[in-house]
Amino acid sequence: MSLAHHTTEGQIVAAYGRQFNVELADGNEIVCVTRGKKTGASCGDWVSIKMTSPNQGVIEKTHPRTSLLYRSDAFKEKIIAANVTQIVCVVAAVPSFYEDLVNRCLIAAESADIKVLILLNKADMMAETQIALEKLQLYRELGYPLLCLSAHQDIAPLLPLLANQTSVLVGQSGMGKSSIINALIPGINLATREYSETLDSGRHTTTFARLYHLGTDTHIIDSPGLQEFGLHHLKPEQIDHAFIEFRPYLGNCKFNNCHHLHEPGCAVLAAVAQGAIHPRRLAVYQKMIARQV
Ligand SMILES: Nc1nc2c(ncn2[C@@H]2O[C@H](COP(=O)(O)OP(=O)(O)OP(=O)(O)O)[C@@H](O)[C@H]2O)c(=O)[nH]1
Ligand SMILES: [Mg+2]
Ligand SMILES: [Zn+2]
Repeated sequence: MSLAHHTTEGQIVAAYGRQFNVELADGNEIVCVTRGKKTGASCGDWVSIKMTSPNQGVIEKTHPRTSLLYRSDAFKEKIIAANVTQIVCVVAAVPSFYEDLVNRCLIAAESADIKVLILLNKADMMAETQIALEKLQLYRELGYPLLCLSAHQDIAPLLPLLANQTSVLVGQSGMGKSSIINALIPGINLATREYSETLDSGRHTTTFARLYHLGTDTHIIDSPGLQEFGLHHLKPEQIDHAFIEFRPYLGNCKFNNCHHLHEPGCAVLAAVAQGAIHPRRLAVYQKMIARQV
């Protein structure tokens, strides 16, 4: 049988633009490309490949996904990872994190129906971390799990939360995503860098998404730092539902196309006035919806 006719199955464990590393059932990795320009394939995808040489192949087909995390601006969409069961939104007090990005991470998770964990790293920087924790209290009150730890000192508290999940680490550059992988997999030695140095060089330290196995059913994906988390693909009603504390009030507004900006008889605005919805979340919502409608 010639190689060209041999089709096999595998999972994309690394995505570098148009090139992919696909892991086969025997654990071997081969380098693959896709046919045509538009790939649509990403880290975590299960694929059928046609071997073109003993260690190279072409991706023929991407199998249906159980989940898809992506971001988008007005021009294009960019897949972050496929088939993940959990998003770990990594933040740190230093350098300071954008709360907007945390909110967008939560919204992306809700709308893709993926569970989410907020991880506050660099807890060894105690004074700064305390302030960051206060900022994040709001999200804990909404029901999102929040874990505070130091990847440099002790990663153990994260282990039970990763068990039997395929998690993807998402966050700004410099928050310590790759440092978390380094702590989880001793000896792996991924490149990490001071944020000031990344700023100077004008690029992120991690440049492509990569999946690592922590156990038979436990996997984790490191991804490049995000500057923006565009959600142009979400419709206004999807955004409404992604703000979980809005849900009890949706459908109770006077106008059924209410955007909860300043419409009379708005149930969401009434809930804010009564203290049931935090004004900071309303502000995030309104900023987001103003761009969409
Ligand atoms: N003090 C302290 N510093 C940490 C900790 N974890 C990571 N760092 C430092 O934070 C900096 C950034 O870490 P990285 O792991 O490269 O961050 P990243 O999120 O992977 O960044 P990108 O790959 O650019 O997205 C490095 O200088 C790390 O040494 C921690 O627990 N405590
Ligand atoms: Mg990194
Ligand atoms: Zn309303």
